[in-house]
Amino acid sequence: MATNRTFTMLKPDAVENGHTGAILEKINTAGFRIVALKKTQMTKADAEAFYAVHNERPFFGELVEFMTRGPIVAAILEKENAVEDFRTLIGATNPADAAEGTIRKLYATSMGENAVHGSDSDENAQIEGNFHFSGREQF
Ligand code: RTP
Ligand code: MG
Repeated sequence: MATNRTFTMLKPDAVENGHTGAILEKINTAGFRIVALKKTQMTKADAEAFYAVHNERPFFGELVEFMTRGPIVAAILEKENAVEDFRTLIGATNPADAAEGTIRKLYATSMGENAVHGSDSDENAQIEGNFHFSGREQF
C-alpha cells in the first residue's frame, strides 16, 4: 500500500484539557510520521473557510465558535493508508459511538467537542494541510 498523508487538528477542547501530549503519543505509537506540526488559533474567517463544506448545516455556527475559542494543534501526518487508518484511530464523530481505545472515546466530551479532526479523503488531506502549512513547513 502507498504511503500517503492526512491532516489533523487537536481541537480547542483537547488542548484546553491538557491532552495534547497524550494524543500526540497515541499518533506516534500508531506509526504516523509527523511531517508538520504547530500550535495556532484559527480566526472566524479561517474556520468558516476550513469548514465551508458544512456551511448549510445547523451546527455550522456552533462549530465555528468552538474551533476559534482557543488554540489548536495542527499537523500533517504520513503513513501507509494514512487517511483511513487515522479515522480508525480517532473513532466515530460522536464519542458515544466511538470504539474503545480510540482518541475520541478517550478524550472527546461530545459530538461537537470531539477532540480531533481527521481528513476524509486524500484530496481533502492535501487541501487542509496546505491551508495550515506552507511548503517550507512540510518535511
Ligand atoms: P472532523 O471533520 O472534525 O474530523 O469530523 P467528522 O468527519 O467525524 O465529522 P463531520 O461530519 O465532518 O463534522 C465536522 C465536525 O462538526 C462537528 N459536528 N457537530 N452537533 C452536531 O450535530 C455536529 N455534527 C458535527 C464535530 O466537531 C465534527 O467533528
Ligand atoms: Mg469531517
